[in-house]
Amino acid sequence: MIKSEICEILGIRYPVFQGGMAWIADGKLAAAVSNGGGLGIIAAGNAPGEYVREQIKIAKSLTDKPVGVNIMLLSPFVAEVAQVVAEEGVQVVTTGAGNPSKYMELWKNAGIKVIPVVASVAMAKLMTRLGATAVIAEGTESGGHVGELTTIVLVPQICDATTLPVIAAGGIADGRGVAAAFILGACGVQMGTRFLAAEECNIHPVYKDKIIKAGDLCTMVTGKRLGHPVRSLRTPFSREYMKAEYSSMPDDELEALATGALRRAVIDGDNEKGCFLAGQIAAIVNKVQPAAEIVKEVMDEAEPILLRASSWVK
Ligand code: TUI
Repeated sequence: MIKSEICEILGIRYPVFQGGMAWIADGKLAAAVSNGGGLGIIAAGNAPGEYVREQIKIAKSLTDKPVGVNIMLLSPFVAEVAQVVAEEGVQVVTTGAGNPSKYMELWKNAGIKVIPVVASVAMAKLMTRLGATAVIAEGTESGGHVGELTTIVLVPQICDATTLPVIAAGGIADGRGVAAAFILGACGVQMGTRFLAAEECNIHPVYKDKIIKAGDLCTMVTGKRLGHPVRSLRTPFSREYMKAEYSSMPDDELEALATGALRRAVIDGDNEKGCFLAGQIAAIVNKVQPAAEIVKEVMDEAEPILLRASSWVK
């Protein structure tokens, strides 16, 4: 059995976080992951504070294990959501898509363990200074908002830059990825795309089917022109968006093209106009199964791989 320091710090059985996917990771999915021994994380995304409060209550009604909330720092509701998590006393807050410095004191005073996603060495150092509990080093293989560096390049550098525990994310969806993350110096992993195929994940069946069927070259990154690159499945929408990005279309029209696109994927399963966020590793996700089974399966797979690697040491 693999136990690492993050299990002790958070009181969880397996060092596996479920990524806080906007529009997708609700209280039900988070509770299922936490009940399976990982850390389930509710995504605040672009939702208002009251939605987040409701999801925290749902999760708490379904599990007595620790649950986290991911705060997407580009959200128009970020200030009120920051307050809601402090009031509701969640155990963990993760952050994405920016710099959470101005909320750190609020959350720490509420007894919350703060675990930001960092996409650079400078951000890892800053978060260490400001009293984060751990950091998530997320490579550009991931789905959704992406940084520049790959997981294999980012994780060791973040490990060198901080004394905090490092959770690896981006491109991890099975035991091989978990083992690789540990060898790079991480003490835990975060997976998003693999949990899109969880039974408890309430996305449109078309979305789940697309993940299961995705191949190696199935994703692309759009949104660089407006400064927020996002990885999603190649669809008519993403190709059209990419074309628009390289055209003379004004920024506000480009922005309007993307508005509501994630909702159209998650709720409507709209292949033409939806934006199906997914990581590159969707290619190896090929079955739907309970979230708890995913958590256990990836850790069970990692064990013999790590043992085999250590058996080569003479
Ligand atoms: O945040 C994510 N994934 C996301 S957020 C999202 S919603 C969205 N909507 C519109 C535009 C952009 C996003 C969909 N997927 N992952 C965590 C993550 N955080 N990846 C990269 C980062 C990151 C990037 C820059 C973290 C810190 C950072 O710092 C910038 C700075 O201020 O120096």
